[in-house]
Amino acid sequence: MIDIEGLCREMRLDLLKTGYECGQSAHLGGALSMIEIMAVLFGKILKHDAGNPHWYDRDIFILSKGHGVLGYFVTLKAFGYISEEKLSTFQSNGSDLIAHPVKNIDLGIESSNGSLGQGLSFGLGIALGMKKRQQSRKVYVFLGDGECNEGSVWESASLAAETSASNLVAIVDNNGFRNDGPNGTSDRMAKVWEAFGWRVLVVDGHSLDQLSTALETAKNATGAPTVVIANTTKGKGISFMEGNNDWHHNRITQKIYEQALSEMGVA
Ligand SMILES: Cc1ncc(C[n+]2csc(CCOP(=O)(O)OP(=O)(O)O)c2C)c(N)n1
Repeated sequence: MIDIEGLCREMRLDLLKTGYECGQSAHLGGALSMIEIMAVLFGKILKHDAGNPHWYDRDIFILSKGHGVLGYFVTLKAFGYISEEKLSTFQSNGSDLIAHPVKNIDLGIESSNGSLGQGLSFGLGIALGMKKRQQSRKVYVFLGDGECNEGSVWESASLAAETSASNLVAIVDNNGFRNDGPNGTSDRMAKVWEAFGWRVLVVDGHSLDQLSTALETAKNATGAPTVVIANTTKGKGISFMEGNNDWHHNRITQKIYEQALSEMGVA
């Protein structure tokens, strides 16, 4: 059995190390809020094989909030797609691992993202293709609550309900912030998705049990598409980053790195 809790800790430590060692600002708060969701998704839900990333029957994961890429890269390392050495090239010249995902299936990256609001329509297209071929595969699209202010999200949400794309699962990292402050829509997120005809599951996005149950339900759903609204804390795990949007995009200095490590019980 996979130790998901242990993996979450490893992923957070990798995220801080990579953010510090790149020597530049990176999107940190919205990457830290993703960790438990990503660990449960890759550890328990997704059909995937790091040894064979092109496996035809795999599920597809799309990080629509592409700026959360550090949360994605540490997941790819934790699940064997990329090495520690590769991760250490983050945001350096010539690296495959830049500030947003660039499609590279060898590395487990299924789509290029960064311009918010595009992942759900991309995922819906793939899901409808799978449906037409009567495949049992699923598409999981990971969005931010700020990203849900993009009108294009709702164009695809509407079409997904109309086409009964039950093989499409959206996950909203509902941390209550966007880049420039609090996000006014996060408290009525569930109602909006419901109004668009989706099955809505609301969970604590840091509870491994609640995430497992909801994502398992979403995986087995029929009829309508499902959205898991995961209520999270931006900057989760590091006290001075939690709920502090200065850490949306910022640089980890040596002093900050040492403070963060000491909070995590690393000398
Ligand atoms: C189309 C588009 N507009 C603006 C941006 C700049 N931008 C980057 S992150 C961000 C905020 C996104 O908020 P949210 O989705 O809630 O992300 P989180 O708070 O989880 O990091 C914005 C507006 C972008 N990447 N794409």
